[in-house]
Amino acid sequence: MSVQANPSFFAEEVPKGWFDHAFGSLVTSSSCTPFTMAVNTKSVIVGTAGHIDHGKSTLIEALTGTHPDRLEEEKRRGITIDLGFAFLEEGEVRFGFVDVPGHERFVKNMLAGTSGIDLVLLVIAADEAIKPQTREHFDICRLLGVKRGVIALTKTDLVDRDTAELVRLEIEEFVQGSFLEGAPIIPVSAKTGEGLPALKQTLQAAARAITEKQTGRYFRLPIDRSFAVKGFGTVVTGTLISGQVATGDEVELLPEEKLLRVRGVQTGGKTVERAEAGQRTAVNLSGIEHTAVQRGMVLAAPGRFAKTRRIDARLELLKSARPIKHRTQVHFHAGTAETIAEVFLHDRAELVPGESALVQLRLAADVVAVQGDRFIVRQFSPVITIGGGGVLDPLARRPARKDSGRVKFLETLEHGSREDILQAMVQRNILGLGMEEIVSRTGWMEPEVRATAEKVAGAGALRLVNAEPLLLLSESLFQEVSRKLLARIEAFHKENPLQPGIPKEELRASVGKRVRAETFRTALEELAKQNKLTAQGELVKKPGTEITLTPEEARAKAQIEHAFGKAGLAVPSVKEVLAQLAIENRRAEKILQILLRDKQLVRVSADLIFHREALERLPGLLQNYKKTRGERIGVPAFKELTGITRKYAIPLLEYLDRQRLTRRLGDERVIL
Ligand SMILES: Nc1nc2c(ncn2[C@@H]2O[C@H](COP(=O)(O)OP(=O)(O)OP(=O)(O)O)[C@@H](O)[C@H]2O)c(=O)[nH]1
Ligand SMILES: [Mg+2]
Repeated sequence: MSVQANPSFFAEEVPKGWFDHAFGSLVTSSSCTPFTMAVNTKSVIVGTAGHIDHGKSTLIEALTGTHPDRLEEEKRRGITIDLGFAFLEEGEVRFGFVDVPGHERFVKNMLAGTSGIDLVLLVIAADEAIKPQTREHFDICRLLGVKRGVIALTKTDLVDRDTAELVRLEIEEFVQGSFLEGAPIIPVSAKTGEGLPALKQTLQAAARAITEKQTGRYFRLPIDRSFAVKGFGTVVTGTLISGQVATGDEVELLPEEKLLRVRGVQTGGKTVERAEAGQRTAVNLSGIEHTAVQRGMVLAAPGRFAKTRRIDARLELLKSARPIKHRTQVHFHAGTAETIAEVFLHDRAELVPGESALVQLRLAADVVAVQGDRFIVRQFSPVITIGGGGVLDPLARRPARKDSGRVKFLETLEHGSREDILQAMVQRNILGLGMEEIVSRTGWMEPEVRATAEKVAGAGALRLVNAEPLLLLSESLFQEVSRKLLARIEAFHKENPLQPGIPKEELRASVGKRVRAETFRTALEELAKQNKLTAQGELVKKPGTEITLTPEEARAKAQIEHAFGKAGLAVPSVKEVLAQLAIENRRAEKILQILLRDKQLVRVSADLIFHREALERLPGLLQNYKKTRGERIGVPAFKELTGITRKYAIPLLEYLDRQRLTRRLGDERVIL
């Protein structure tokens, strides 16, 4: 079904309330035609933050006309419990507001709404000033790396001018040294309307300053809600943090690793062909029940992201927190996901308040993360925010005491250039890294990976083992593989002087599973080019290695060949021939193998070996027979033709069948 062709998508057919639920109430039936964004329109996501009852939801309603509280219970209790959404178009900016609850019990909902916002609207009531969740929300925004914000000093109608001024000074001091230092503080009253135009203007100015959007990266949408819309099925919503999504796209639901099809897309309550990073987005999905999708899951470009349970990260502990010991359990929040994590300290026994450390977070459930993603940790009990940080290695190894390189590796991931990071990642991986593994760790685009790979490989530290599909390996590991191969070939020749070379499979097995097939192949090719080995079919040998026989062996070889040669088609048994030689049986067997390999002798059946020349006469004989006596030949006629007994005739005929010189037909053969 084409979503665009159906004007009722998500509107009239939707039971009243669904829509507010899904997209905010800007949606009207007329908004369901496909919406093309004006060229200069910019999407900006604003998240509220602040203590309970300080007027966040009221302010959003005053700004947008939409009251973001949508649950029955929220209306009854007069507090926000879960995330609410509203939209506003002002000039060239389309604001998507995410309204969060201030209640301390619902901070986890606030966390799900705050990841991905461009701008925080920190709401502080003039009559109460800074309260616990003002601090907690502010800490969370800072730890999540929110870069900009506007502060609304609300409920100014409840205080006199001097009090408002005092609170302003208090706020200025509070945000000093943070991302909000110098941020505009706008006094407003939702009751009298004072300050609202100024607040809108300030939001617009802040929006204009936002430039970085992750539109060009791979699609990723952390899901904050999933529900069903009658006639359309499953709809999920979230803040699109990177890339784009369009109707018809195939997407992957993570960590489920399920491929799904996009039936339709809406942003800001309007049906669009495509949604981009930085927009509140609703995606109509086919192929899944809405109950199978939950907050915390991620909709993503297929195959680009990976789930994980082990993350190496930089963790910052708030000054207000208690010290964290090795293996402390915490609540972990990233994107819209939350789970429990155990903290492994990499370089100390204890993390003290106000400091940061390199840690591993061992997660109780799968999440999706890439380098640079921010996260929050909260104390296990009582649940309060104690810190947060940035992901360094989303697919980390299990902590090990003997892993002395880890800290340096993580520091490179943290501070290094792209080239440094790629090099460090590849060098830490004994198997090397392929494109998918690099992309899912870093979130880089394929061309970026390729360009970086070429640069680093050019500098000599990494080996581009294969260009397509890409495989990178540390140059020193590659050299080690080459050395091992040469050593193995050398040893093989020593141990098997009568063998022409080592079979490729055996050589491959000798370097073990720690070498990928591509690495093995490239190393062989390179060594062959350098003339350090020769590969002939399935055999690899040192160049110039010829089998040298002792005079005794050479004599034996001639004897064997002679024995079979003079016998014609009535060959002696192998045992008999070998028994007559002056050398021991094991060496005689090897010489026989050489003759077979060189095709001087041919094995026709398990115990019959013929000289090449005797067999070469057969096709001629058969063709002659065909000309004079017809294409069919029975066993007696064959015996007569060749002058041999049944003991040789049957295996020889079977051999001729295999060679496709004859074809069996009942008791006879057809000469081909
Ligand atoms: N006098 C006055 N009252 C206000 C103003 N803004 C909000 N209120 C009242 O303050 C109360 C709380 O407002 P909300 O908007 O629900 O506060 P909130 O910050 O969203 O609260 P939570 O979402 O529960 O954290 C409501 O009764 C509002 O009517 C204002 O500017 N002046
Ligand atoms: Mg509210």
